[in-house]
Amino acid sequence: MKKSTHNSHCTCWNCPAINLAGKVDFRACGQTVEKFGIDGTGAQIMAECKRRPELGLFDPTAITFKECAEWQLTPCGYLLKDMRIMILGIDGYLGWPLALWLGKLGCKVSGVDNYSRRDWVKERGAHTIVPIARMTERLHAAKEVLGIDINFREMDILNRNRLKEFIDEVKPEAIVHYAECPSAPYSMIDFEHAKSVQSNNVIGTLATLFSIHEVVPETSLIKLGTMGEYGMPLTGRPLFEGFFPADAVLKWEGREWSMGGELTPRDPVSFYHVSKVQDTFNVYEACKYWWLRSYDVMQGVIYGVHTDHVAADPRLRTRFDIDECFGTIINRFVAQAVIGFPLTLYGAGEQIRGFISLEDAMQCITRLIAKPPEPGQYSVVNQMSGYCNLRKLAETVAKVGKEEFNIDVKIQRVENPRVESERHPFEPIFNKLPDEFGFQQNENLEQEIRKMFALLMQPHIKSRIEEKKHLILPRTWWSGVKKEVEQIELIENAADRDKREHIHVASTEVNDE
Ligand code: USQ
Repeated sequence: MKKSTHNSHCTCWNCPAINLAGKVDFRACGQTVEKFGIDGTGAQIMAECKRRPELGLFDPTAITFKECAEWQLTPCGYLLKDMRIMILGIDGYLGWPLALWLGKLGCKVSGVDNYSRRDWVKERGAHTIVPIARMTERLHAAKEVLGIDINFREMDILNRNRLKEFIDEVKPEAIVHYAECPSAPYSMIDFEHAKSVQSNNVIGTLATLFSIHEVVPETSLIKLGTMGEYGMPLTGRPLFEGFFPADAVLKWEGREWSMGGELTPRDPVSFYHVSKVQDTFNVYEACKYWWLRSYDVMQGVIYGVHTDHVAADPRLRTRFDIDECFGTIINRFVAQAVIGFPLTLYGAGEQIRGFISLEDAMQCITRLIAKPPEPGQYSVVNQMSGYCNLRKLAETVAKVGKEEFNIDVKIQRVENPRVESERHPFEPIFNKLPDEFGFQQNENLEQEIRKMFALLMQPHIKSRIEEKKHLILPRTWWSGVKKEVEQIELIENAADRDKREHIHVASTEVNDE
């Protein structure tokens, strides 16, 4: 199968434009598969198409996406013509580029946001170092520059009546849920912050689930989770995609059980990550009780600044945070390098994480939207394009800084304010996106780092980094202490170090190509 057509064989059974005739809840009706003969002999499941009612009732497995006139080929697979997609959290780092990305693919994009990300960052005294426009200006520029109409509604998804009304009005065929607070350190500041992160995330997701159930049960929910839900099992057990594989076995006191199909253990690493674990269970249960369809996306650490669409006009740029709460590591490192601040490596720096660029994340989400889950299906995908230890990352940033921009980058190891393993095994499994959804990494780490440098070196952005330089060193300790971390070691000539260690590291830990 060609990767671009990863969904050509899907049928109306996957399609959100389908009504299962009579809306029979097959699990609740108490009838078994044998009785209904789902294998084809006397199958009773019938469907009707909301887009093509003239077809009447038909077998939902009869028409493939390739054969259906409503599904049209795009670079990310077949997509429903004018597919209605709602993005919760459309004003954020990921939500805004996704809106433009999907709009350019011909989707009808709608979205909600209450601007809380802007407020949280402001509350910390920080700002996005890449300036971003107000939403009205963004919407105007999207229309003017890219020809995209976005149906935006300012709203808090915890206001369930408003959310439900908007969903009812738009009737989205897919919903991407990005409307969560993404910061581990922010959730560890104090009780009030832990509470606000958990209630925003957990109750927001619950409001979304109930609204989908009541208004658009056929839609697919693409929910953003995190690789951090799994933690770092010190046994070295692989981090499977949500569930144990069929041949996993539990042995205990001379007896054995199959673990196949069971959710794998979760071991979150902050109160923020705990909120994502709670979401996982809520989404999983909703799919089970109400036959909702969802992909839960365990995303690695995101980085980057570029998609062709956000780069098309300064008013279309997405935010780029570098403070301890809202900046992720690679983004922070590049900003630090640009102003000559030694890169802040926490603790030993041997922690390993999965990573994915902004642009690759957009591709993954689009491919998931294009191949909706079946009714009742809850699936987990681990979304990353590679993994690497943090020291190697810092050295890669130093190397690109030196070779391409002639910046002498230093690295500093500082006390680690977090409670996390600093040396640990790490074997993430991330096969589904490439194998089942046709995902192909578009740009490697170094190329994207180069693009970040090029943008961040612009004088107006560099001065915005300088302005907030005092917010770079972390002061939020998991222990509750509030104090700036101390330097443990200063590493000079970091770019040369990358050359010396490259072969060794590349063959053992780096898997970014
Ligand atoms: N770290 C440093 N130096 C820094 C910042 C971070 O060494 O200046 C270390 C941290 O101790 C941690 C790793 O880098 O070991 C990643 O930290 P991060 O702040 O880049 O990312 P994290 O807190 O893990 O959270 C981010 C996103 C979150 C997402 C998560 C994916 O903010 O929304 O869930 O990445 S994952 O890490 O795979 O759980």
